[in-house]
Amino acid sequence: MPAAFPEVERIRYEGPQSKNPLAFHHYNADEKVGGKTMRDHLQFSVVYWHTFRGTGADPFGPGCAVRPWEDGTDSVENAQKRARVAFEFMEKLGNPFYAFHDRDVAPEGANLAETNRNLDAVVKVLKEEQKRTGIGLLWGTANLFSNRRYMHGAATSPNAEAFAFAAAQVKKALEVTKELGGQGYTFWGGREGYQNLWNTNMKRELEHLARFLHMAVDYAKEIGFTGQFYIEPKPKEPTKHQYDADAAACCNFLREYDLIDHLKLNLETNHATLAGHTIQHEMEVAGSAGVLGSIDANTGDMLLGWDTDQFPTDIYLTTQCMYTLLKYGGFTKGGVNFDAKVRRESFEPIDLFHAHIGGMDAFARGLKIAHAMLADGKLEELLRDRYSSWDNGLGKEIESGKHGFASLEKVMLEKGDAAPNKSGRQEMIENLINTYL
Ligand code: XLS
Ligand code: NI
Ligand code: NI
Repeated sequence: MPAAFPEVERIRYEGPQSKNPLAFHHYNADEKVGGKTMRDHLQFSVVYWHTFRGTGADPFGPGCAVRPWEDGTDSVENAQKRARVAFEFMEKLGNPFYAFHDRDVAPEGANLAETNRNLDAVVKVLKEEQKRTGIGLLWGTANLFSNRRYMHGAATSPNAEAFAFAAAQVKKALEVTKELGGQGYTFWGGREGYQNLWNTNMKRELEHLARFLHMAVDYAKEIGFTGQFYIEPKPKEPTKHQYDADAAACCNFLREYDLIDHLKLNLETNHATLAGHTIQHEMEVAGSAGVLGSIDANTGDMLLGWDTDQFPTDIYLTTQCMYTLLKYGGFTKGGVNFDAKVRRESFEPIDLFHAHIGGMDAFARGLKIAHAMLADGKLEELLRDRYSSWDNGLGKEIESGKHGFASLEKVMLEKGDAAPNKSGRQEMIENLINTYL
């Protein structure tokens, strides 16, 4: 097969001074930051759906991306060829992982059996290519939202057979993920939500979703799949309200249905902003609950209210992500997964390289800055100081459960008023952060 990107060599690290746009300026895979290579800190992953299936179509016009390896047929043969192209791209880029939905890699057939055969035929190629290149699967997932059978949802559909079909689909996707040595498996709640409460039995739908996830956990155990399960919060789109609205809603759901020990969160920047939060907030919520698993790295646009899935280039944003990640101990099985797509106007194959190089460099800088902040320790010191009233005396007694309202009233009646507050020093802290950038 002729090369799909003949003009591109393996992307190399050339340092911050290089003017070569097809080189890394900050991401140097083997360089150690705090005793661990950048490769292992960041675990970069390329997504199949945007990068190899995205066409640039939008509600106002069809796709216009130039992809010479596409023959326009959606055949299994084209899917196999595309898989080889994907690996040529990733080998040249140098990302250690990728992620896909079952339907990204292989076309649906006339029925479930044929669909599964199509998938197997492409998985064979993926397996060969993984072996050839050493690139691994960060996580697999099933597309439970594109086919019309899922118009009302999958696990939360009012149609029990849609639920059953989804179960069969996830069963197969888990087997395939296991076969490819996947480090994880993600549930993003496609159409698991509602457009209208008048026609929705929310309690029943949530119970069904929990049952579905328990079935997945059970089946993983049955086949010996030891990858990490994730759920990926998103507040809206395609439905008006997605059940997995944000990190806090997901934690509550997982706890309520006894799933918290089996799933962690895969947090996406643009989903966080759609929820009215920041990714730093979402990572903090997950980190403090012990369920910070993986991130879908992208960014939205302040002026557009949907999931624009742009490549992240903002160093302040990547610093926030990496700071929070390092604070909670880094990834185990997760990674920085670029759930991002090139703009419709960036229609040439080479734009896929520019996009990923920029995202990887932005995260590499975020990593170095976050590491420097933690090594310096000034911010932690300020934080410790802010809460120092809890380290001894009355604060310590309250934290260790020695007080109730009556005893605290007694203390305050004696003192008359609380000790004066200290300044929060927000502006000073923001200035401090800028000194590391
Ligand atoms: C959609 C989600 C999706 C998941 C994988 O908004 O981000 O791409 O990451 O199903
Ligand atoms: Ni995502
Ligand atoms: Ni998204």
